[in-house]
Amino acid sequence: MNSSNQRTLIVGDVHGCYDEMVMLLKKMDYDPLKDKLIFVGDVINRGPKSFEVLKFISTNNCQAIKGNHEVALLKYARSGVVRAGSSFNSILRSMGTEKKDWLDWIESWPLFLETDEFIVVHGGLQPGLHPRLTKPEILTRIRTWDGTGHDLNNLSNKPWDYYYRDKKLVVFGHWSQRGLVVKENIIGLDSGCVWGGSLSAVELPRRVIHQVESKKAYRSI
Ligand SMILES: [Mn+2]
Repeated sequence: MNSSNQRTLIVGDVHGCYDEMVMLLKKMDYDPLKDKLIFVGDVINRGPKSFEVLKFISTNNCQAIKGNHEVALLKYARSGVVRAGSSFNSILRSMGTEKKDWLDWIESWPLFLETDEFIVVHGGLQPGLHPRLTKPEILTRIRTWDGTGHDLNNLSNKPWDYYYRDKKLVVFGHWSQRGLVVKENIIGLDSGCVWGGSLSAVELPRRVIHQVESKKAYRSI
């Protein structure tokens, strides 16, 4: 295989929308033997089929990074912190006696991926700081930047990417209300599938966006 022909497919926030994920992969003609497949985090919770998504990721030679919902699941499973409206209990029940292995595996997911061509991170980057030096909470949750990292979601502040001036492409998710974002050096992929929007992916290096409509709104805002 000529590696220069290899596609990298990066998929936005699946949130348990397994059916739409399968439709999107089919639409992209995904070939596990040729394509590199990456999930931008928040593959679980809110939607109907989180465990099916986890099973798919675990058996298809692809890679996921942690989103805030994976971090929250791990926290919940280990400390019993209740999160209203989450499907964590049913996800953990689905894991059955292999729960520890599933959780250890999710724990092993990185908080970001970096190649020569791109960075993948769930929320975004702290301005001026390499992601390996950045707090996990910021990487998984940032939407806006307040200059300190205390308030990561304040619409009176500018989006984190306003401050991002590097050439390297950053692909992120986490911000469904902002929707699909395509700029020279950033691509935001959360187009709100679980809320009745669409599931989006970017195909690199061509930078083609692929989308499927959500079958229904699994949650209402
Ligand atoms: Mn998120």
